[in-house]
Amino acid sequence: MSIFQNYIDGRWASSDAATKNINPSNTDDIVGEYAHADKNQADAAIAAAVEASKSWRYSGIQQRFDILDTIGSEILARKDELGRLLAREEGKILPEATGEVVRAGQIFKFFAGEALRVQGEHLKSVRPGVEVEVTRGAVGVIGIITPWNFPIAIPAWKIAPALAYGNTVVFKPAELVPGSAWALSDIIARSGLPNGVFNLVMGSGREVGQAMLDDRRIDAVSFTGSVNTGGVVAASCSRRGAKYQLEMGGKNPLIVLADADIDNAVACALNGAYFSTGQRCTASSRLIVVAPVYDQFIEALKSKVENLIVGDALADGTQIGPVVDQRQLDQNIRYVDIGKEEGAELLCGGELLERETPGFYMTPALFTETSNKMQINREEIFGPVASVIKASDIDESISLANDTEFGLSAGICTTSLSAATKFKQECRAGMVMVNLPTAGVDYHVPFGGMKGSSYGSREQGRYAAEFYTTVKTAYVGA
Ligand code: TXE
Repeated sequence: MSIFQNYIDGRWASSDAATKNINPSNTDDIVGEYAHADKNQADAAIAAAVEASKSWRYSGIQQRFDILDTIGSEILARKDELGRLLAREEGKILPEATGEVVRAGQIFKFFAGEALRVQGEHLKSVRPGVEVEVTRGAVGVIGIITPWNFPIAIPAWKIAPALAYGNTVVFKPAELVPGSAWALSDIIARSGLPNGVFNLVMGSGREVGQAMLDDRRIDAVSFTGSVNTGGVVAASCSRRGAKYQLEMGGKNPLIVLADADIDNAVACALNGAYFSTGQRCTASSRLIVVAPVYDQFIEALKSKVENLIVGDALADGTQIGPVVDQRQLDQNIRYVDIGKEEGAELLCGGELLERETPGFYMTPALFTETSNKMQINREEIFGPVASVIKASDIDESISLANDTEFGLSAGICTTSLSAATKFKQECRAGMVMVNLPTAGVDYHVPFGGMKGSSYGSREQGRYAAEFYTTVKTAYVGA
């Protein structure tokens, strides 16, 4: 089996070490062997990005548009093939995986356009005869560190704006999903970018990731991943004064009020809590339901959850794919045990599941009789596990929703305009949804959270410019 290589300074670079990319739906299936970068390769990638930055930061906006547009077009043209690869390496079901690939293509197209729309300001000075210009320029070299749960969309929404605004990139994807990252890098490598502008280093977080965080030549780091690693990124970057942006966990609430359309509320809960095997930072893990509709909601949701088809991500009809790996599966089952020990009632699921092929399968779990103080309602589980919490009214529901250290996404199901308005105003989350699942966002508007979920400026849409550009104020005398 040939080894997929790292991409450094415009060349595919061989490594001594490689990791096997394993299909979580069938652990006998090896997706490929991917080179494992070491510190020296990280160093070479950073050096190349520094050198390339000297000219790329002054590159023309038409050139940037053309390159990003070309990348977006190839991703979209190959959506089925790339979707299969993503489903095979991460375990997301095929329609979701293909949807994610399409999203990545759309993001490159969007930022192709944004490259043309970089704005500045021209003002009069308070001093006679002086003019003031405020312009946005590239930050420099961007370190991009991504998680395994969106193997192509998250890299896309960091790499595309980085390049659009004239930065160079050192990209380190998650160890579990190098396949989509490599395929994306291969497309980028053939797009006409000058050597060194984009570099791929597939390697471990502790070695390659940490080397990037500690390297003074990297001007800014964009990270998505766990709260713990986010803390490491923050400490390392602030120690040396680098700019950084963090997207981390969630413990997202979905409130169901008495006047809700219950069928829609159940559909929102089912989608938000379980689709993508619950492995979304925007997943609804806390379902806050008011007393008058509590029993009706639970009964309807339970029957839907029990009927979800869990299986091979590539098989027709599968609704819930496997968990990404053994470690995450163990973590999910441990939280199910913790919930039971805490006194929550496990209404259904939460068990290991055997399928035709060896894989990381479990039945989606639904807890009732839970309180917001329980560990299962405080910590991000990141699997197909959701809890129902009973509330008396909208005030208590919003207070429970806000009683968390996270604040990424939050939803409400109601037919009352005033309830929806109150929720939108009072809920402390970066993204609020009315009669929609907490997961599922657009690419042309800001993405990000409050409190412990995020740090720094928002990602995506025009707001990405805040992170990927730096502002210069010029004073011009007569
Ligand atoms: O995350 P990590 P993991 C949560 C989820 C999951 C847990 C662990 O609960 O169970 O995190 O997942 C790189 N310096 N989320 O281990 O470790 C690492 O190589 C620099 C939630 O995958 O945070 C990878 O590329 N980089 C989250 C990236 O950081 C380091 C999505 C993320 O890995 C590093 C994913 C270091 N010292 C996981 N250590 C969400 N909410 O979206 C690791 N990395």
